[in-house]
Amino acid sequence: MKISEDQRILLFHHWDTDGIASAALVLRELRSENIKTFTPAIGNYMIDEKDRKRIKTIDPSEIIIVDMALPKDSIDFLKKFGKVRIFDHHIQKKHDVELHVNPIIEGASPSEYPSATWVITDHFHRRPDLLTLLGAFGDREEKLKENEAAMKTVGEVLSELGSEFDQVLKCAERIDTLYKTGDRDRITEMPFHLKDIEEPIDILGIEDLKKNEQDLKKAISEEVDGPLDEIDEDILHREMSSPYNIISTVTRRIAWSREDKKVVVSNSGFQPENCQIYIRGPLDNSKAIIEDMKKRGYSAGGKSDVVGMVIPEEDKEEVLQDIFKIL
Ligand SMILES: [Mn+2]
Repeated sequence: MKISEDQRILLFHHWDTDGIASAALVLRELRSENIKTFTPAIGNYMIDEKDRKRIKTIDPSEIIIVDMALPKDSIDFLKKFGKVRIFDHHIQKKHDVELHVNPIIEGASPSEYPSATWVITDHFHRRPDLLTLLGAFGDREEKLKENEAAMKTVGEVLSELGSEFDQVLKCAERIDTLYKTGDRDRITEMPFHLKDIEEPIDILGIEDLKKNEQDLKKAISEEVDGPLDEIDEDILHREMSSPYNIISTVTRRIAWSREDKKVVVSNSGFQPENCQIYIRGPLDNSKAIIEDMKKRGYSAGGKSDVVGMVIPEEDKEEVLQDIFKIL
């Protein structure tokens, strides 16, 4: 990349495996030694006041954003410091910046670019390697197998590595333990570590990731086996205070064995002032719930059978009672 060595670079990346592997790929393209990796507060798809202060302290002269579709006002904030370059595969508007590489918004199909690592590998004419695969395995998991074109590349890289699909998937899962344990410092360290890694075994040997995996497994099964409040015949509620970002897995597991019930899970332990809420089951009004929560100013999203949201802790009781009513 044409960025001179004396620049102070802010490398802004998503907290998941694709974001971390994308940042590692970009590090391989940079000559500068003065690079600060940065991920926003986990769950924040924008730059909030606290993060703005942090970035002001870093005072970068060039900004590179990977695997994250930031809103315009966050981009405008970054543009005040220097040139902004973006490499991404999310649906978003094209930003007026130095470079915005996103084949999806140019009309390419998401199956051609299953991850940001794919976009970056392609842009820099790199030979696809473990890092390229990691991003796609992290974002698509088992579903990647349905993508014929991508699987051709996957097959080639796997055979070069002497590895298998499940081994690389395991690597992606291990890296994703970092945002599930909320370890933001380790997330921003990891691209520097991955930059020099070529084989899956080098990732599977990282001790703290192994420990994270065990801790998360234990925490998830404890939460899944914990007490359930029966709100009525159809609705079950599980109240958690877990320091881990495991609510989506916990909700899915609880709902699996109770297919006829609507399962509501809340967790007040992951972020100090916020409560996460997940709903899963035979929902007939998930869209209406999401719209309602957005109207209240909360961050909410989901699909036909699942809804997720983050709300201020102080609103929890009121929101839960309303959800039970709407369901
Ligand atoms: Mn991604």
